[in-house]
Amino acid sequence: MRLSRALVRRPSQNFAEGLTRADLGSPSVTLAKAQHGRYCEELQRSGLQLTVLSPDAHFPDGTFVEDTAIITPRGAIFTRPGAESRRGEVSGIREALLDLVPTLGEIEADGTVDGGDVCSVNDRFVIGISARTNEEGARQLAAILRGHGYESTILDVRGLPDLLHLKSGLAALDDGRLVAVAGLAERDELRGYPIVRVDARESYAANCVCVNGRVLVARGFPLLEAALVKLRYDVVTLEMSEFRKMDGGLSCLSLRL
Ligand code: CIR
Repeated sequence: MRLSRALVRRPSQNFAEGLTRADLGSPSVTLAKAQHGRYCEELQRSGLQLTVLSPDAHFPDGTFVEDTAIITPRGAIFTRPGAESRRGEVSGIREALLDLVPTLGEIEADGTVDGGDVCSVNDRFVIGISARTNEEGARQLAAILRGHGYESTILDVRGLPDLLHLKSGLAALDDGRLVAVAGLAERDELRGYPIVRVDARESYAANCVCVNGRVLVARGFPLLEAALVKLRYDVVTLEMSEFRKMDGGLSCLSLRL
C-alpha cells in the first residue's frame, strides 16, 4: 500500500520521565529532538506529508504515537494502552486523525492494546500479547478487524522478556517479507512468510520501518543493514540512541497512513 501521510509528535521537555526498562541511562532531550527531526525528514523524503503535533508535557511518552492507534487501509482503531500513564495520549491522536481517516472502532476496558504490538503484513494483522496488550484487548481488536474484512493472528510474546512489544522484534517490509529476531522467526504463527533473521547482537534493529520502498533502520547494526541491501532494499539508517534509552524504536515514532 502506498503511504501518503504520517502523524508524529515532537518529544516533550520531560521526555526522560517516560517509562523505560532499558538500562542505558537517561536520554538527552536536545539530542532526542534532533534525532526526531532527522526521522521526520526521512519520512518526508519517503513521500509522506507530515502532521506534526506539539509536545505535550502531560505525557512524557507521547512522542511514541504508534501505541495509540492501529491504522488500516480502511480507517483507524483507537487503542487503550496497557500503561495507565499513557491512556490519556489517545484523545489527542483521535482528534488529530479525525479529518484524515474514518474511525473503525476502539478498545474498551478491560482490554488493553498498544499499537507497538500490532504488525500488518499483506492485509493480515499479527497481534502480540505482551506486558502491554492483554488477551481481552487482542480479542477485541481481532473482532473489529474481522468486521472490516481483515484476518488476524495472535502471537503471545510474553515468553520473550526482551521484547516490550511484538514489533520490538518484528517488522513487515512492503513486499510481505518480515524482519524478525530469532525468538519470533521460528514461531508457527509466522510460518510461510519470507523472513530476514536479525542476529542476536542486533535485536534492537528489528524494529525498522518500511515506507514506500525505503527501509528506515536504526544506525549501528551493520549485519541487518547488509542483509537488506543484499536483498536490494533502499536502506536509510537513523541514529536512535535517545529513543532506545526509553525503550522506543523507529516504528513507535509515527502513525503512517
Ligand atoms: C513505553 O514504555 O511505553 C515507552 N517508553 C516506549 C514505547 C515504545 N513504543 C513502541 O515500541 N511502539
